Order: sequence, then C-alpha cells, then structure tokens
Amino acid sequence: MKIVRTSALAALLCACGFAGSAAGQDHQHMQGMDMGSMSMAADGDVVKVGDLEVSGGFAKAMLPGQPVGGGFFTVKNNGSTDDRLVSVTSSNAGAVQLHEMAMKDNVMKMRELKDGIAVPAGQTVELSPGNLHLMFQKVKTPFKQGDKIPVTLTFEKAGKIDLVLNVLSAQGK
Ligand SMILES: [Cu+2]
Repeated sequence: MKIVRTSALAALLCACGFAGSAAGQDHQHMQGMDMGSMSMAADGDVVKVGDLEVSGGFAKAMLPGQPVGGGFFTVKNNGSTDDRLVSVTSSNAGAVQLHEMAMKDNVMKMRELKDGIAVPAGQTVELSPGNLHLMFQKVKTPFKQGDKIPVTLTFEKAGKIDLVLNVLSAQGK
C-alpha cells in the first residue's frame, strides 16, 4: 500500500470504530490511540542480543471484539553496524505486522512496513503510540491490562530476541 493512496487510507480511518468488529482486518485500534501525548512505556525488562538492547516493551489493552492490537518497545543499537527489524511473531496473534503512522494533511495515516524497521548503528529507535508500532492481527483473546504478551523479534544481523510486552490500559498508560 503506497502512501499516495490517500483516499483509500482515509476511508480506512473513517471506517474504523470499535463497534464494527465484523471486518477482521480493520485497524480499529486507532481510535484507542492517544495521538496527543507521548505516554511513557512501563519499565519492561531490558533484553540484549549482540549489539542490540530492547527495552520498555508494552502493548495496549484491547476492547472485546477489537481484532487488532498495538505493541511498542525501544531498540538501541550500541554497535557500529546497521541492523533492521525484519519480522515479529507472537503465540497470541495469527500475525504481527510492522506499521508506521504519520500525519499527512492533518490526517493520521498508517501503512505496513514490508521492508521492516531500520535500526542504524549507534541509534535508538522507539516504537510508540502514534508512530512506529507492532500491529497484532488475528488476536484470539483480546489483550487485557496485566496480561503479558510474548513476542519474538527477528533482526537481520542480531538474530532473534524474545521479549515480553506488558499490557497496559487501552490508552497505553
Ligand atoms: Cu497499525
């Protein structure tokens, strides 16, 4: 999905609502996203593999019937080699996509990042509400506050990292 397809994306945004749970692939989590404030992630465990350090993992609670959920964490690359998050899996979801959200013409839009998320050498990349995020698809049991969601992150160079996301409220706090 290219970013130029603004009309289709805008329609998607308009169509999203917690009541419309029939469409399994709708991005209904968006209404739960608090775009205005950058909420702090809970203090999750810090997991290291190779030069990478992953911390602050959390997910948002989902309302009943909401088919997709959002997940967030911070990756720090302490090395001198660029790396890339290429895929994510979770036993709690049929699929996990990497998404990006950005404000375009005063409308928040999102798209899947099929090439993954770059984690350049010496830099820190934050997945946070309203920005980069994990999108859990085909979630069997909606995440509820206090749950722990295991995920496996696969990086191009560093390999796999197992992480646990603490489920916070639907507002991500
Ligand atoms: Cu998304």
